[in-house]
Amino acid sequence: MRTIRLTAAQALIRFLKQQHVERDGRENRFFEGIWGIFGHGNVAGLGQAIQENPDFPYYLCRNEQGAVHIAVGFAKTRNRKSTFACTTSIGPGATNMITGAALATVNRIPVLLLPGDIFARRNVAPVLQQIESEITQDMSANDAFKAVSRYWDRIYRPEQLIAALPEAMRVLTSPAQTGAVTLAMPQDVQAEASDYPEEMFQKRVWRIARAEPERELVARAAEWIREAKRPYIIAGGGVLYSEATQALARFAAATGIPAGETQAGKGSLPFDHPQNLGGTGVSGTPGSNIAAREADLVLAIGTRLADFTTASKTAFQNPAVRFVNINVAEFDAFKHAALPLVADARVALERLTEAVSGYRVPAEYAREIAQAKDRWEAETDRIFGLRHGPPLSQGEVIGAVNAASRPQDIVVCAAGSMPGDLLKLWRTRQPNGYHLEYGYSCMGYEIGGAIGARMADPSRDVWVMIGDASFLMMPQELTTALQEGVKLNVVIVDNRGFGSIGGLSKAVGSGGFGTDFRYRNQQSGQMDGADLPVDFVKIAEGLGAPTVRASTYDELTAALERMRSDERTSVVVVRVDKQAQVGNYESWWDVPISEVSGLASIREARRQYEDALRNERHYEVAVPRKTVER
Ligand SMILES: Cc1ncc(C[n+]2csc(CCOP(=O)(O)OP(=O)(O)O)c2C)c(N)n1
Ligand SMILES: [Mg+2]
Repeated sequence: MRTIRLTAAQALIRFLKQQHVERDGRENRFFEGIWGIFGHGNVAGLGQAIQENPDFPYYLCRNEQGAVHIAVGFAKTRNRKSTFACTTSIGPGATNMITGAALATVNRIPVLLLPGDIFARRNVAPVLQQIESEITQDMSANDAFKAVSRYWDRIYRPEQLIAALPEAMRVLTSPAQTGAVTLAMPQDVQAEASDYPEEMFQKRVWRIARAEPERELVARAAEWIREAKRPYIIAGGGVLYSEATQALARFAAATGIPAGETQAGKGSLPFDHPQNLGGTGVSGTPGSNIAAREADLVLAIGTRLADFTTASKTAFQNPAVRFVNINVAEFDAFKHAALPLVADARVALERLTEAVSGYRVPAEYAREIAQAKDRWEAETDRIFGLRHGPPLSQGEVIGAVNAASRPQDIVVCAAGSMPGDLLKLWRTRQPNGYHLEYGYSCMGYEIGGAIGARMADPSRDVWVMIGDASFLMMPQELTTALQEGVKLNVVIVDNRGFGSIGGLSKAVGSGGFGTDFRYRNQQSGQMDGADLPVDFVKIAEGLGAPTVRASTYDELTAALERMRSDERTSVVVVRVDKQAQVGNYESWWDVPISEVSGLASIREARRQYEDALRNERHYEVAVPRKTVER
């Protein structure tokens, strides 16, 4: 065996450079480089290895969590076919990535995390930032990544990489398994040399398979569709990741079956596709939610069927409803006692399109869908056309950004009240033009995620829509965007606090308690004093981005127009009226309310809550008669 003597860190980087993926005959390298922040736990080991591999670019972020957001935004935009690695020191640098790891895993987005770790050698323990344990020496802060990673390993000996790295790649490139992969890298091991087999550093191509659905089950699913009077599609993120958007558009057009979209799946169909009813579930459109409620067959494609999609298991009220789930992950395919098509979305849709050929939804249903669609477009126009305030309403801000963006552009958002409004209102024209991190709905994802999205496709402008509280949580990656010359158009929507949770607090009878950005009032002892004087223009400018304030609709549209032509990252801060919210349409979300309280408002909210709870159904056991058992 021919070997080559390298440190563990050098072997790791050399291996990563050789990994490629292939799908549909197209091949690309899997890792575009590595993000991170150096500390004593990685500077001498991984840092040295990165330095001697200038063809594996190193990017400096401002917070390790931001690095993971950037990698996720990138991989999501690339439909999971390439990503970044992330390196950190030991201790706080490492644990800063835990939120990012969870975010990647819940959204099923591949990222490789390389936290530094305490000495394998142990003799100098406890080292700076080491958490000691009295019950074992086989534990470090990095064990906390286990719960949020799809694969986790600690490299105690340099030669363990030979076995660990292919496992890491298998998981990262598996459409069903992918998420955060964590390889904890003890500080001493990174610098230790070993004789690695040369084969380890040959080019390796990981094929992303398009799994075929079982033929018999396709036939049965087709039978179910043919029997259906009111079938309904839920398009999830899997449609985009599989690049099945055209297959879905053909299937929907051929059958007339309408589709609702989840946060990850929005953009699966262009907004004006005749069968696209828009968002589904808690933040869905009325047409979509009524179709879901009455559906006798739900075709759930590439979705986890999370509570925002199922309206906390109240979305489907037809007693005869049954589910056909298309999913690469068996785990998701079996949800809701569905007929499980464990398969790639594109292939499964092509097979189903053939199998149901000649089927059309009943004419009456088709008319209802067309009317609902028209009504929704009119409602969107109304919301976009409100000339509220100033302060403006959030809906018209979304309208202005939508109008300023080009069809190929990307909108990025993650948490707050905007995701729900965007799901309802944003008119997505091209696949991946709608980029919501709503699996973890992590405040602070936006700027990092947007950097990744823009790096993944510099031909698309990226519009970042970010709430004031989300911005305050992680504004610092703006500097990273400037450092890399990555152009973002950032819209900070300032409603002085938590519009979303404030609204929720009011809806659950708590009157918005603790959700405004206000001084503590010395008289009341509560945070109900005057507005805090946070100046978002100064913050963004201080981080290096040209920034303007817009108060009126005309100022906003002028600012957006200028942003478009600016080659740098720039920011507009727009004040909106927290009370002028977009409504909810035909849906519900389970947020439990105190069973006992001295407040009449809570007792009333609880009474309404108990009424609503009665609509929750156990789809997982309410087996619709003819389901398929394994
Ligand atoms: C990291 C994190 N912490 C807390 C939450 C809970 N949360 C969801 S929305 C929200 C408020 C967001 O405020 P802002 O960004 O200003 O948006 P707005 O609700 O005002 O639209 C909070 C605290 C979260 N999603 N993520
Ligand atoms: Mg806010």
